Order: sequence, then C-alpha cells, then structure tokens
Amino acid sequence: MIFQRVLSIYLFLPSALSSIHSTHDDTSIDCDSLPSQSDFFSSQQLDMVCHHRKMWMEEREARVSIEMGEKPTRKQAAYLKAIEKCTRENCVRDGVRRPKRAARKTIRREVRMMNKEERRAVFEAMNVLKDTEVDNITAWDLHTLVHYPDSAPGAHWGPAFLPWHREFLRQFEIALQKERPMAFLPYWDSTLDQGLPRPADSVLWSDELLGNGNGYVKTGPFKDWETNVLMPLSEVPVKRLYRSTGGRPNDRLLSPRDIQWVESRANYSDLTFCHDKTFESMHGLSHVWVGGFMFVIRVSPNDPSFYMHHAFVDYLWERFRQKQQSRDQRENEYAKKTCSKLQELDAQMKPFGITNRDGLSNRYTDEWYEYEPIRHCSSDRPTCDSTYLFCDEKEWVCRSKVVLGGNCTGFEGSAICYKSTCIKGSCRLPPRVELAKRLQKNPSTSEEESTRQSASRLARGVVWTKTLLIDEDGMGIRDSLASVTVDYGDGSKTTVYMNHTLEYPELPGMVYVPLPKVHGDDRLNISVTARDAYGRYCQPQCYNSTVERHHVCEGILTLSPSLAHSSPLSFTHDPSSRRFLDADLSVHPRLISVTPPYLVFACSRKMITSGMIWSIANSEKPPRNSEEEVFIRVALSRNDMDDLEVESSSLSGLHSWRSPVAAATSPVDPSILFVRVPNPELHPEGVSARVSFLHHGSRVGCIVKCTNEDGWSEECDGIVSLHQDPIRSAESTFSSDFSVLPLLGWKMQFHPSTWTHRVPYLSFTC
Ligand SMILES: *[C@@H]1O[C@H](CO)[C@@H](O)[C@H](O)[C@H]1NC(C)=O
Ligand SMILES: *[C@@H]1O[C@H](CO)[C@@H](O)[C@H](O)[C@H]1NC(C)=O
Ligand SMILES: *[C@@H]1O[C@H](CO)[C@@H](O)[C@H](O)[C@H]1NC(C)=O
Ligand SMILES: *[C@@H]1O[C@H](CO)[C@@H](O)[C@H](O)[C@H]1NC(C)=O
Ligand SMILES: *[C@@H]1O[C@H](CO)[C@@H](O)[C@H](O)[C@H]1NC(C)=O
Ligand SMILES: *[C@@H]1O[C@H](CO)[C@@H](O)[C@H](O)[C@H]1NC(C)=O
Ligand SMILES: [Cu+2]
Repeated sequence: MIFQRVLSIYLFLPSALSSIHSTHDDTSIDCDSLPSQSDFFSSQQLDMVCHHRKMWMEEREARVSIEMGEKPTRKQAAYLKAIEKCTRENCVRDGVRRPKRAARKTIRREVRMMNKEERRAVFEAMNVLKDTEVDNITAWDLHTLVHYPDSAPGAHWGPAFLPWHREFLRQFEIALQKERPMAFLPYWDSTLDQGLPRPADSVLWSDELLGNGNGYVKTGPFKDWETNVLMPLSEVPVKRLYRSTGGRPNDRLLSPRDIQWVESRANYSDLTFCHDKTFESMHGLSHVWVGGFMFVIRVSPNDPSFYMHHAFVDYLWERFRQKQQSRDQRENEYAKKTCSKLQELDAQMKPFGITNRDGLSNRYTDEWYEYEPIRHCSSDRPTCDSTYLFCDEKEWVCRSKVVLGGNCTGFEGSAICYKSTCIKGSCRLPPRVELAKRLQKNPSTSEEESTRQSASRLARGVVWTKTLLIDEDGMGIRDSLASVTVDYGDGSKTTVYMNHTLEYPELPGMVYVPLPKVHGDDRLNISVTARDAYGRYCQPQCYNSTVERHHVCEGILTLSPSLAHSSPLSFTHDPSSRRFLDADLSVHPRLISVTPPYLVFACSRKMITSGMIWSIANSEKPPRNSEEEVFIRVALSRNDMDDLEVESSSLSGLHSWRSPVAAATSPVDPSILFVRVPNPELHPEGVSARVSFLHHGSRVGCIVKCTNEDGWSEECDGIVSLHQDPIRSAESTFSSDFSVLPLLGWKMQFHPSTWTHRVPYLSFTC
C-alpha cells in the first residue's frame, strides 16, 4: 500500500487554512435538539459532548492557534516533517532504520504493565520532549499544536477521528522513540479504574505513575510541567499542568459495557459519529473526567494522559477491526455519511501529507506496533501481572490498586490497597505501622523543634500565619499526621503537623505556619505545601480580596512589610495572639466572625469551592460565656496622678468593683484599662454600670466621652450599658478571656497593615 503524498501543505500555511471555510458544512450545532435517549449517556453528558463539539467548531473558525505563534518557523516545520517521514519509515533515529526485524514492531502496554526500565524510558522520553525547544516552543508543545483545530480541521467529530488520531499517536510515539529507543506509547485502560469505589483514588494518579490528579500536577514524572497556553475555562490564569480527576460527581470513565458496544458494531458506519454519536462521545468521557487541560479538546495533549487515553481508544478501534472486519474491509470500509468534506475517505488528513484512507492502512498494526492485552485473572490463576493491579475475585477481573488513604469500600480482604491494607473502607497502614509513624514524627519535628531547626533562616524573627487543610467531605482535617511544609527558598524547610487541640476561634483543620519576619525593602517568596495524613498532595487555594473568593493557586506567599508587595495574609509575631488571626474582635461577642485564612489546602480529590471553605469558617460559632463577669475596655488619659483607682458599679447596686489603675492597665497599651462589669449574658435585662476614678478614696472629676458605633463621640456621664443583644449594647466589645483582652477591638483579618481597631465606648481625661 502506498501512501499518497500531498505536497507542500503543512501546519497553518494559508493554503491549509483557506479551505476550512468552504468545507464546514456541519458547524451549526443545536445542543437543544439532541436525541433525548441514549443507552450510554445521561442527558447532561450528551449536552456536555455537544458543547465540546460546538466549542471545537468555534475554535476552528477562530483560528485559535494564533495564541501559539501564527506560523511555525522553518525549524519547527522541519521537526514535524522529519517525524512524519520517520513514521512512514518506522525509523528509530533520523534515517536510521531499526536494526533487527524482530525489534521493529513496538509493543504498547497498559501503563500499569510497564516494568521499571520501560517506565523510566517512557517518562524520560516524554520529559526530553518537554525540555527540548525548537525555536522557543518545546517539541511536546509542537505536537499539541498539530492537534489544534485550525491545523487539524478534520480530526474530530466525524469518521476521520479514528484514523487521524492513529497517525497522530504514531508520530508522537516515533518522537518518543527518537529520544529513548526503548520507549513506546503506553495505553490507559480506564475500565481498570472504572469499577473502583472512587476511581480518582487509583494508583494511576500517584507519584509512581501519572502524578496527582487534584489541581496542579506537583508529583510524579510530569510535576510542574509548564504549558505555553493558558488553561481554558479557568477563573485564574493556569499555565502549568492541571487536572481535576473525578472532580465532578456525574462524570465517569469507560466501562466494560462501553467496550462491548464498540466491539460489537457491525461496520465502520455504525462506529462513527455521524451514524451514532457513541464512540467519539464515549472517548470524551475520560477527557472530561480527568479535567483541567484534558477538558478542552484543543489543548488536551498538554496532559500526557491524553496520549495514553487515546492509545486505549486506538486499541479499542483495533479490537473492532480484528473482530468485525476482514483485512480488506479494514482498509476500505468507511462511513457512508462523512459529516463534512474534511472527513471524506480520500480527503487529506490535515495537516499530514496523507489521506484519511491511509489512516485505515493495515501497516500500522501489521508492521509498526501492536497492543498487549491485559490478562485478567481466573480461579486457576488468581493473580494479575502488575504490582499496580489486583485480582477482584468476585468478578475475576484485574483492577487498579488504590492509594493509601483511598476508598476501598466493598473490597475488604482483597489486595486492592497499594502498599497498604483495606480497613473499614479505606486503605490504611497496619495499626502498628501507623502508630510508629505517629510517634516518629514527635518530638523531632514538633512545631518548636522544627522552628529551631531552621533557626538560621528565621534568626531575624518569626511571624505566624494560619492555614487550613480540608478533607474529602469539605471538613477540616484533624489527623495529626497531616502536615504543612514551608520552603524558604534557600534550601531550608520546616514541617509542622496538625494539632487537634483547638480553641475558638481556631478552625478545625488549622495549622500555624512559621514565616520569616521581613524588614524594610525585603521581599521574599516562600513556598508552602501540604500533605494529608496519608501523604497525599493537597491543592492550595488563595483568597482574592477583589472577588472575595478563594481560587486555586500555587501556594507561593510573597512577604513584604508593604501591603502593595505582599500576599494579603494575616500574621503576627506574637504566639499568644496568633489564635485570633483572621478573627474580628471589634464586634459584639455574638457577632464575632472568623474568615478562612488567606491560604487553604484542599486535600480532597473532589472539587472544593470557595463557598465550602467559607462555610467551614461560618459554622464555627463563639462559645457562650457563662462567667459571672466580663471586662470592658476604658481609655484613660491622665495628668500625672499617682495612686489612682478605677471603680465600676452597676446601677442596680448589686455589683461593684475597684482596682488600682496600675493593675488594670493593658500590658500592651498603657492608655487602656480593663474594667470588670457583670456579664450581660447572665442578665437578660442588660447591665448598666458607672465607671469612675478615685484618688485616695475621693472621686475625681474627669471629662468623659462616649464613642458610639459609627465613631461619633460626645460628652457623657460615664455610664455604659451592655446587652446580650448586640443592637442594644452601647459597648459591644467585652470578654472574660484574659488572652483576648489586649486584642479586643481589633479586626485582625488579612494583611496586618489593613487591620482596624475600634476605640472603647468610654474615654476619660482625668
Ligand atoms: C525566542 O525568544 C527570544 C526571547 O524572547 C527572542 O529574542 C527570539 O527571537 C525568539 N526566537 C524565535 C525563533 O522566535
Ligand atoms: C467510599 O465509596 C463508597 C461507594 O462509592 C461510598 O458509599 C462511601 O461513602 C465512600 N467512603 C468514603 C469514606 O468516602
Ligand atoms: C452497517 O450495519 C448496520 C447494522 O447491521 C446496517 O444497517 C448498515 O446497512 C450497515 N452499513 C453498511 C455501510 O454496511
Ligand atoms: C497543641 O495546641 C495546644 C493548645 O493550643 C497546646 O497546648 C499544645 O502544646 C499544642 N501541641 C503541640 C504538639 O504543639
Ligand atoms: C516572587 O514572586 C513574584 C510573583 O510570582 C515575582 O514577581 C517576584 O519576582 C518574586 N520575587 C522573588 C524575590 O523571587
Ligand atoms: C483577583 O481577581 C480579579 C478578578 O478576577 C483579578 O483581576 C485579579 O488579578 C485577581 N488577583 C489576584 C491576586 O489573583
Ligand atoms: Cu483529539
């Protein structure tokens, strides 16, 4: 079989683009008139597929590749052309043919079936492509660019979808093999994950395989991969690999039933889009399930899981070919209805120099590559061939293992847990090992000790900020193995652990984080990361005060004394006041509120919204105060009078209190006194007290001012009224907690330079 060469047409050349507009006979898409019934999809899923299709068509019209540079440079075009040429010649290195016949054919294995060397070769090759720049664009990104709709207008939504991606994948595989001859394209059989209690807990999304799936990819072989395009549909600019595996409740992966359907189609027409929406739409499920870059067709090859998922789709197509078609049919049978001219059998497979028909060639799997099937287990052989898989003896199938901390409900007693054991529905370490771990982290890494460890870094002083770790159910984590690590950027790090002894207004899940004090023009970037009790990556979210919401961020804090250059987080140098960070103590005790810290961590595999974060804070209510007495603040400026005493007496005559002024003065502010009065919580009718000053037993005449709610002050008689109902209380800040008193009146939310202070109701000048 001879490949037709269509000459001189390559990526983004005007000639390639000009034909688009005459061939889009299929772009008016009405997502409201979809077939309502489908054996496979819910109506939401059908709707989603339709909108993806629409988006892709619109992007094709808009020629979005301009965001990556309008035209490939000569060098970039040459790179891609060389790969394509090499693909036809099945070469390993430029012009070098594979040495032995036996070594010519590539075996594609499931990603969990690779051995250590293969994993290393594949992941290294992928990283080389990511690190190799061709005129300022990485080789990896050039492949992604080929997948853009204006480059590949016929790659989706029609019968050419399968052959186009077959060719695209093989070119990519050649690119890998040029870097590491042993490499191949692994496939991701998502049916291995689909039957798990929670597929996002699969070991696939762990350090050893594809890295974490919750948010920025910060673990595994692709961690911190940069993309040269912003992630679409994101509220915040994301330019690194990003996922949200299983983040939305209605998404699913491919099921054995889907596979059966594919394998049982009578002919190619029945498999492809125009006659049946199922296969191409089905493949979209995994895209959407992974989320992030995978969510949008155009940019999905940014995520290596794209290639592995598509290799599975290609494998399923091959299974259909082997089962339902003769050799001749495989190369010639095509869809009767082609949806668009670009999808026709003999149309050019843009941007490649071959036709769609060439993509049906038997050569791909006769000569170039084949798929190694997964051997499922049986009662005779109740094992699977990978440490990442286990045998589900209820159904005699192999499934993916689940990571430590993952959900294994219903699989107790099986080998479902990777390097751990299924205990009460979750993968845990054996109790003895876990206990040892808990003991081991203490005391060498307790807060005090670890702070001392990075003493050099923190020599100039420590400030404390709060952070919050949120679990699967949107609640604060309480496990003392959960930790936060601060990287000071100079090689020193501190790890602090969760302390589950909490006192209001400390939120459950809260951890204090030590940060270096900054002075003058200092500006420091500090990276903060968190792990849950099982060591799993937690995705940081930062508060944006403009939109008053938390958004995904990279967990980098910029510290500076000036607000303009600082992350707007609250901090204090005083360990005894850090408890009140993010609290508003300028209001009536019943109205005291806590905001979530600037930096929080979603350790969940589900989406954690800003609303959920705020509801954790809002659900914490101040405890009711049942002490007999409370303190109010009184401001006093005096003209050198020693031996002054302060007195308060309730108007009901039942209570009176007297103290030397010196003993009642605030330790931090000499102009403030703390004066004892009855607790209004215990007196529903309210409390009124007169405050006055005495010198050697006789009352001193002072000028008294009363400052009301909105800051207006006027002369008054020194009587203050307190009430449990905030609107009936003249003085609204009072407490019986000694540790709060110096902070009473302060609203300690966000950056300290924006904290506000409320003056006491009573001010005396004596
Ligand atoms: C690559 O980027 C550098 C710096 O932005 C620029 O000077 C150079 O012209 C670019 N090269 C090409 C081929 O675009
Ligand atoms: C684990 O998954 C099962 C089934 O999906 C679910 O009912 C259960 O609530 C999950 N357990 C936990 C701890 O999330
Ligand atoms: C494909 O198979 C279906 C169902 O068996 C049949 O109705 C249809 O005519 C076939 N199409 C072609 C092109 O053979
Ligand atoms: C945990 O917090 C409590 C109350 O704030 C404190 O007394 C205790 O020392 C803390 N424990 C550790 C290990 O830091
Ligand atoms: C800190 O990060 C900001 C924003 O990412 C960056 O603009 C700045 O240059 C960094 N500063 C230092 C000292 O690294
Ligand atoms: C906060 O959100 C606004 C509006 O989306 C955005 O313009 C701004 O850049 C964001 N600020 C930060 C620090 O991310
Ligand atoms: Cu695609």
